[in-house]
Amino acid sequence: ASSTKTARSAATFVKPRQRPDGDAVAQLREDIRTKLVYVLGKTAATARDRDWFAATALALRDRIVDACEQQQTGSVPDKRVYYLSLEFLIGRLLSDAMNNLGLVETTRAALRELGVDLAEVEGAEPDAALGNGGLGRLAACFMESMASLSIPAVGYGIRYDHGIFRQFLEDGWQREAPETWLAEGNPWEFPRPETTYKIGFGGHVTMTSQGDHQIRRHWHPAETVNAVAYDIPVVGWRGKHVNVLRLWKAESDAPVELARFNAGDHVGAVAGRARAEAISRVLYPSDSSAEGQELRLRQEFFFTSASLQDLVRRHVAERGSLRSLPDHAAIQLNDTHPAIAVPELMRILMEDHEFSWEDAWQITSNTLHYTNHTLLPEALETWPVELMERLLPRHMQIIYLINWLHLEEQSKNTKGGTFDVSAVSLIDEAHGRRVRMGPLAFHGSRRVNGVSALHSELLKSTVFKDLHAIEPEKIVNKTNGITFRRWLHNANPELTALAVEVAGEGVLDDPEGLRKLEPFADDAEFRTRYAAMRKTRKKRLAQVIAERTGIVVDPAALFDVQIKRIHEYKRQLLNLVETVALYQAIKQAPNKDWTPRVKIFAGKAAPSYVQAKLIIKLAGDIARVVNEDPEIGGKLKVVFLPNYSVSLAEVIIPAADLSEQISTAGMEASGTGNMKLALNGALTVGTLDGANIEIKDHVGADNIFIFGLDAEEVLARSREPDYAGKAIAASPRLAAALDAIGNGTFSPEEPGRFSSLVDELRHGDRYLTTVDFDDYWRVQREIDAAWKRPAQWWRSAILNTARMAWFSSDRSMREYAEEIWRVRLG
Ligand code: B1N
Ligand code: IMP
Repeated sequence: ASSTKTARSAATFVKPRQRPDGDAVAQLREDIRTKLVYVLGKTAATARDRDWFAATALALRDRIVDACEQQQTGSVPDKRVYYLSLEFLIGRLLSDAMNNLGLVETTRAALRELGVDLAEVEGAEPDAALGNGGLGRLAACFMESMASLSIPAVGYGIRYDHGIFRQFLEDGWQREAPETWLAEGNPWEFPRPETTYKIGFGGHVTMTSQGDHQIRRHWHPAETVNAVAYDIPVVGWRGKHVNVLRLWKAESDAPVELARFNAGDHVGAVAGRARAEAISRVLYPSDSSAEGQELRLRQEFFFTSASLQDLVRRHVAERGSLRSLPDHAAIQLNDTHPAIAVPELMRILMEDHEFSWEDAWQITSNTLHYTNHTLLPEALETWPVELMERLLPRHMQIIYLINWLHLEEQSKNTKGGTFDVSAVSLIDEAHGRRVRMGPLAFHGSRRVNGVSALHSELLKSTVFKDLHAIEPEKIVNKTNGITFRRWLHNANPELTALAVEVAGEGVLDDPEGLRKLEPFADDAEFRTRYAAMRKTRKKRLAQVIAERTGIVVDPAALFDVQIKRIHEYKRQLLNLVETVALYQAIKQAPNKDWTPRVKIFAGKAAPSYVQAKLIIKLAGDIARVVNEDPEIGGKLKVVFLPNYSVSLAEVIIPAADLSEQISTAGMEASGTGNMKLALNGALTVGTLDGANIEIKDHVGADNIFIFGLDAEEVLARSREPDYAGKAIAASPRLAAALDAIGNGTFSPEEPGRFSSLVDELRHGDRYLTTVDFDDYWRVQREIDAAWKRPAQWWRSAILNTARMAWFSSDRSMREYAEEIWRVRLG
């Protein structure tokens, strides 16, 4: 095949199915105008971009509802998936909706006729940032893929008033400001006040004898809060199927206390309301660490109970008896945040529907499924028994009984032998009596999955070793994926145009078509065009960098990006120490033929995570010194882009040449940023961790840069005494870089600023940064050399794009549907 015959430039590329039809444009234009005038009460003269956005969203929402209506005239689906997640990081929805409805060009033309630029309107949409990072974004990709595969599904979560905080830098330090995505309303959502459930907290449990040796227990909560439904429609590819994301808002069920109000106690009269409404006020900004606060447990129970009540009501309305729940509903618990579903579903079945314990257990444990997303001990949720007894007394009783029966069964199975109760018990007795939510979710679920091949194997050999031995069929692997509609088609129209040109329109429906790019990796002209695509994107990113940081970078340099939450296990510090070593090396030999690099960092630190915030400050301090050093010139630039978000990711990812995936092996469950970057043709520098291993298997070992210890070697090395001291002693380069950071080279105004970071590396180094340093340095210099061989570099980049199809979240969702949920695709 030759790339010349169908040459169509990306700039003029219009997806044929989206070529605007005159009637459709006129109709949409009038609909947008009507929304602007009659719903928003604005005129073309007074409308701001934000108003045009709302009007456009409302007009498109009508079209989504129409697609939905057609679906509703059909019969009840045989089986539904319920995806329970405390986070949905959906970002902006306008481009998703336009693209999936095939209306991008129609909308562009309609707005143009109104004198409005689509890009400006898209830019006026706030990100729905109801998540921290990978776990929440995964839930959003899965929702989009389920709609695209016509899997009947409902996503359940919380409608937080404030999503993940807005990050800004003050003298290089991270500061947090509240995020206010709802400040001007949300045109995508349908409030459903008629769909409201009561959620109880506290109180006591009564027992009544049924005569037949049966004792019925009944929970009498001391406090109830209303959960009010808000629905966001999720439209799939080509508008064939629509699902809903149902988010719960907490409202007080107590009216303003009139007596107190009339007595002049205006604040006291609304105090109860404030306490109730706090539940959906703000997303906890912690990623991969457990939140111990009571409010967090209230959030978890609030949305889990509302969701279960809702799906139980739907099932009863459609099918009558709940006995058939497992046949018609598959509930997926996104990590342990909704693990309280195990006792709550038991309670609903026994208390509200009078099932026996045995029947309730049979239904519960055949309906629930649990995804584990982390092995980090600090992220494994446990709740103090004392807190559970106070907040959820009935659930605590149910957990005790589940545990008692579970341990009884184990002792029977061991037939007189002994077994380690503490290894499988749902209650941790060693740290002041706590409920272990992971084992609870494991025991109460039909299937448990990890999110990459390595991670699933580690689940079997570490955290769930003993539970796995009891039920060896339960753990399965479901490697994560990403939706190509957002992360390729919408984020990178130039690359999409190249793919369509080579592989045909079908590649938009089936990413396996990307394979057809493979032979073009050896076509010099195609490589030039692929590199030109990247250059366009890098210029755009350079512009954003200049606007937001004032730093000028050269789009011809290698763009090296590490964009993700700031966390010690992700090892931004390894990258920064290498940056310092490189800076020192350039200073020693400024005339050497260095490969010009721009190191780009972005990501948020949890507000209470002191070391992570110090790492951000270090990046800024290194940037200041390096970027202003005349001897360095353009050879090295360091940038920290503030307020990483889904929208910013969409700008950075297509512009990346190198993707940093350098976590300590065994610690990153999967990663999904790694997939987005490789799909867009960035070459990965990474450890054999999480999904990196599978990315290597797909793209080929020649097209990825692997370094460092693997997971087994990490475990072995961690047991050796003073591994950090030995590594530093063996590496003068590492020692010099650490000295510079520790002695104030980058913080002369406060020389000891980073001593805690450096001391930790020298004396603890839990994440083996020092141990992996030399090999990281070696591979980075290999990358420098590779950049100087553009034919090979771009060949590898094209092969990355061509071979990443398997990482589509459509593939993940098909696997869940067939092997976990046993649900038919539409
Ligand atoms: O989930 C992602 C994975 O790709 C990442 O490797 C993994 O780190 C991430 C508590 C978490 N694991 N655990 C969390 C988030 C919030 C919270 O409060 C834990 N996030 C992950 C998708 O599988
Ligand atoms: P990873 O940790 O590199 O795998 O990143 C996972 C994904 O989560 C990224 O590709 C982003 O889509 C998203 N993400 C990570 N951190 C943030 C954040 O701070 N704000 C918004 N999205 C984030």
